Amino acid sequence: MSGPAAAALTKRLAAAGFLCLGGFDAPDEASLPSLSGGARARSLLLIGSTGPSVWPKLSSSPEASDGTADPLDRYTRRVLTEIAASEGFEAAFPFDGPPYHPFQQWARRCGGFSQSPMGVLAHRDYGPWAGFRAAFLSKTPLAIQQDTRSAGPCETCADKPCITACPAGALTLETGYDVPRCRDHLATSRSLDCWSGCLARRACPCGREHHQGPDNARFHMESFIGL
Ligand code: B12
Ligand code: SF4
Ligand code: SF4
Repeated sequence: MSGPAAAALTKRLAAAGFLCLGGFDAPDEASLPSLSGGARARSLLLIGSTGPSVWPKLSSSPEASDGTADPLDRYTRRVLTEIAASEGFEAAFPFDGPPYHPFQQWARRCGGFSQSPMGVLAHRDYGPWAGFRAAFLSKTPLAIQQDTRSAGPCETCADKPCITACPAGALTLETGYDVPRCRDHLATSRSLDCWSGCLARRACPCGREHHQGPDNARFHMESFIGL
């Protein structure tokens, strides 16, 4: 997808707080989900958000103040289902499950991401702050050019400051991210610095300008603790 159609989609996504993080064609594979008519999707665009992009839009949306659970997921579903349909796509969402769609595997296929010790994928431009909000699925191949620019930053990050920044010792290179240990630490007090944003993610030198503000970070932490 390129030219005016891509530019128009980019503009609509940005107006709602989202961005396209990449895409790929899967012409002969069964690796993408089936569409509503039964045919397999042939191309995928990965739609995401960064810390500052979606939060202001969500804050002024009806979902933010209707007192019902999961405002971000509901805002995302409403807005992105509509954009996808009007641009000829079907949308699949990361929060629909279990079983969940393999969004991190799809992101790796798009290019530009590396596996961080924290579980999240780090992006060459957005660091550990790119969230995945939807996959736009197309029944016709879009002839997407393979992203041959650099991968994410982790392989060339010698010091890995994300690991040492965790005050709970919940991250090691050998065993990765210890979720119960992180949760236990967060549960000790709501006034811990981690509640204003994971200190490990904040220690990453890459993509810092895309980090989540304190309110946004607390919103995600509450949802993580509640899962
Ligand atoms: C279940 C889940 C969790 C579970 C368990 C993860 C697990 N052990 O599988 C828990 C609750 C621990 C979790 C925590 C977090 N998660 Co989570 N999670 C998911 C979810 C909904 C499904 C994962 C899955 O089962 N996929 C199905 C398999 C088949 O797909 P996959 O691509 O192969 O899945 C890979 C991941 O599961 C990954 N993985 C394994 N362990 C962990 C642990 C963590 C923390 C993460 C992020 C990934 C991860 O390895 C799999 C193989 O590649 C995904 C959304 C999605 N649909 O992918 C988000 C997702 C992976 N989570 C995400 C994030 C950001 C987090 C958090 C960092 C915070 C948050 N919610 O904002 C926290 C960590 C808390 C912190 N202190 O910062 C992002 C990652 C974005 C990125 N750039 O990579 C995703 C994609 C959600 C999104 N909408 O963007 N998560
Ligand atoms: S600090 Fe280094 S290893 Fe950790 S997420 Fe950032 S780039 Fe990757
Ligand atoms: S939220 Fe805090 S305890 Fe959990 S991984 Fe991040 S830095 Fe470590």
